[in-house]
Parts: sequence; C-alpha cells; structure tokens
Amino acid sequence: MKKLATVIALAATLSSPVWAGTKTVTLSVPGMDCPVCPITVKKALTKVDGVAKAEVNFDKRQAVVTFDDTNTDIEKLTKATEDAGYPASVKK
Ligand SMILES: [Cu+2]
Repeated sequence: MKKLATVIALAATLSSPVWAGTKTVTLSVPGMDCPVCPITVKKALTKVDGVAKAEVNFDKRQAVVTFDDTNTDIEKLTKATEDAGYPASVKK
C-alpha cells in the first residue's frame, strides 16, 4: 500500500502545471476552415513531447499551447501543426 501512495504522489507531482520551464505560446493557425480542424490541430500539438496543454480556438484561428521548454520549443510546435496540414506562426 505504501508503494501505491508513492506512485500517486509522484503522478501528482508530474502533472503539476507549475514546474520550472513551463511556457505558454499563442500560435496563429489561419488554415483552420471548419469546426473539425481544431481537433486535428490539438491532436498534433498534444502529441509533441513536452506539451502539457493545447487549447485550440476555431473562431480566433489560434492555439494556446502550454509546454515545457526543456523538452520542446516553438519550432517543434509549428512543425507539428504544419505536418498535420496547418502551418502556424507565433501570434504577437
Ligand atoms: Cu476542417
């Protein structure tokens, strides 16, 4: 039972959103043209190693991505959406 508690504690630590190196970027994804597109974009982004969260907004044609910059960078994120058919760029 002690082991199980340790595993749960470890999992809670790993899923914590406050680890060092966490960054959030807003990507402009102009190629999304129907409400199904954000699902594809979200899938592509969350598959990238180091991505904690991806919120894709169809109306705004944007994706807000939370990621750990020790595992990934913006280039890998835009590459992932581009490979899925949706070229993206950092929104300023
Ligand atoms: Cu679509």
